[in-house]
Amino acid sequence: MIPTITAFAASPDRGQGLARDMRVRWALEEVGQPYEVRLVTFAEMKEQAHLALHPFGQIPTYEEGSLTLFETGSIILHIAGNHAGLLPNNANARARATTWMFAAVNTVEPLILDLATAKLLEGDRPWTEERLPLVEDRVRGRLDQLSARLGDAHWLDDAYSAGDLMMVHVLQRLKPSSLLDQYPNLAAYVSRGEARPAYKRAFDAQWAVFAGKASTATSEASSGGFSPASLGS
Ligand code: GTB
Repeated sequence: MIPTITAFAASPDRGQGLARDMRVRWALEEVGQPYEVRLVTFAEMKEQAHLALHPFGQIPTYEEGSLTLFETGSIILHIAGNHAGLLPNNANARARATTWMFAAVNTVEPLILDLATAKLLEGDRPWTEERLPLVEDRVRGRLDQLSARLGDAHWLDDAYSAGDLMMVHVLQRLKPSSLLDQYPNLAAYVSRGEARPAYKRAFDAQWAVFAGKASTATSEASSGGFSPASLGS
């Protein structure tokens, strides 16, 4: 059965792969599962039809027959559990790879999102000058730990897994800042993920949405469909 995912009709990152449908596309490409994409506008995401799929009115969603999922962690765990290629067969290695998935979304991503929020949503507040260095320090602290654990290894636990897919996508959100470049092994780790053929196919697919709909993106943004808050969590 061909699953259908949802993605932004007009992604605020202009097709740079930062929106979270990218991780699901990447996972599906890794396992060789064809998929369909339904593009949704910001307005449609808040309508009842979409809220029935995603209680928080976000993308991505995942529909496969009678199953509907939201939350990229859950979606990717589902894909990885049903196909070879994203989780090791050995039970302990599988549990460790799953641990890295949770670490990515639960322990690393919140600090990075805090930084994005501090800059994009709250950058004009009077307390930003005082707060921003604190937020950056917290991200740096976490990157110090991740960098120490990764060391010279190619992937977080031996072979590439869904844990790496998730962590690479989480770290990519730092690219607009110089923080990632301060950690050469983490920057190389992200590049290694981006060099995977499955990543490239997924990137090209989401880029094509932007490239083919550039004028729609402009009109939606100017019609008030997009606001910085739409960047989501
Ligand atoms: N925890 C959920 C998951 O992992 O699935 C988070 C889903 C989420 O945040 N979705 C965002 C969304 O739908 C899109 S990805 N936002 C709309 C809303 O909440 O109304 C977040 C995102 C958006 C844009 C960029 N960007 O342009 O750089 C980066 C990330």
